[in-house]
Amino acid sequence: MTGRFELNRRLSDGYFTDTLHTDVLKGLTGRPKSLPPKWFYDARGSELFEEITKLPEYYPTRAEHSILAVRCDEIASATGARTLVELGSGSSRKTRMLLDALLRHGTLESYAALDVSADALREAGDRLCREYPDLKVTGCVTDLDSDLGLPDDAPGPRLVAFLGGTLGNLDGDARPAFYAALRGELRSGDALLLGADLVKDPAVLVPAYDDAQGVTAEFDKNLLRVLNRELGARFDPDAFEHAAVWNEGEERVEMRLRSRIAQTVELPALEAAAEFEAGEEMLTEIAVKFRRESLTAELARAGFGLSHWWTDEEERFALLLAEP
Ligand code: AVJ
Repeated sequence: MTGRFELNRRLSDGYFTDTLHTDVLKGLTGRPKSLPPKWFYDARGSELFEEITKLPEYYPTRAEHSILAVRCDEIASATGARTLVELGSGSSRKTRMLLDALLRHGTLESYAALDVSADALREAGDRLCREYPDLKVTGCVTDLDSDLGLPDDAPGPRLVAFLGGTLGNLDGDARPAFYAALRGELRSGDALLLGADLVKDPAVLVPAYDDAQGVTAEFDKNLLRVLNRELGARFDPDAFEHAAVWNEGEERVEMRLRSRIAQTVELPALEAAAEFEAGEEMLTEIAVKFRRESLTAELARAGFGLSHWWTDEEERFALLLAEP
C-alpha cells in the first residue's frame, strides 16, 4: 500500500491574507514595531531556516537531535502512540527518529504534520509517503494562534510533538493560551513531547541567532521580501540591519531589524505606510529560553504532569514528556 500524501487546509484561503494585513497594520504603523515570526516561512524562509540548523553556532537542532537519538525508544514505550502529531513540523527531519522508534515498538499507524508552511508540508509529506508506504501520512496547514486542529479521527493514543524550541516563540501570555488549547484537544492516554532550549551564557545564545556567515541575517531580512511580495511593499533589505539581543529580564533572545536610515516605506495593499526613524528597531522574533523549575510549574498550572525530563550532555536543551 503506497499512500498518497493528503494535505488539508483548515483555514480559509483568506485567513493568511487577513492575518498578515492585521499583523502588519498593528505591528508596523505604530511604535514599538514588531511582527510575529510566522511570516518568515515562505519557501525561501523555510530553506534558510534549514541552513540555519546546520550552522556551527546554531546548537539547538543538534542538541535536540542527540537527545532524541538516545531516548526515542523510551519515548515509544512510554507513550505507545498509534498516531504521531507534529506541530510546526517544518522539514520533518527529526521526525524519522520518532517514526522509526514507534514502528519498532509496533504501535504506530499514522503521522500528521501541522505547519504554517504549505510548501514545507508538501515537500516533507511526499518524501515521508515514499519512505513509509505503510503509514498514513497527512499534513495540515494551520496556525498555532488560531486553533491547533489536531486530527481527532486519528487512532489514539496520540503523541503530540512540538520540537525545536518553537515554544520559545511564545511569550509569557501566549504560552498559557497555547497549553490550554492543547490541553482541550488531548484525551487521557495522549502525551506531549516538548523541546525547550535552556537558559545559558549569552555568549553562546547570541551567536546562535547572529551567525558569522550571515545566514540568520538573511533569514531575518527575508521577512521584508515576504512583505514586498504579499503587500506590494517596497522595503529595501539593505536599508536594514539584523541584530540579536539577549533580554536578561525576559530571558529571551530577541531578533530585530534595525533601520539604518530614517525612511518611510509604503504598504500599498494596506493603504498605509511604515515610518522608521534612523536606528529604529522592529522586533521580528523572540526565542524564550527555559529553566526546568519554571517550565514544569507553568505546565502543571495548565494541567500537564511532567513524566520525563531529558537533556543533552552539555545541558543546553531539554526534551520533556508530559501528560494531560
Ligand atoms: C524555529 C523558532 C525554534 O527560535 O531558534 C532560528 C527560529 N530564528 N534562528 C529558534 C530561528 C533564528 C527557531 N525556531
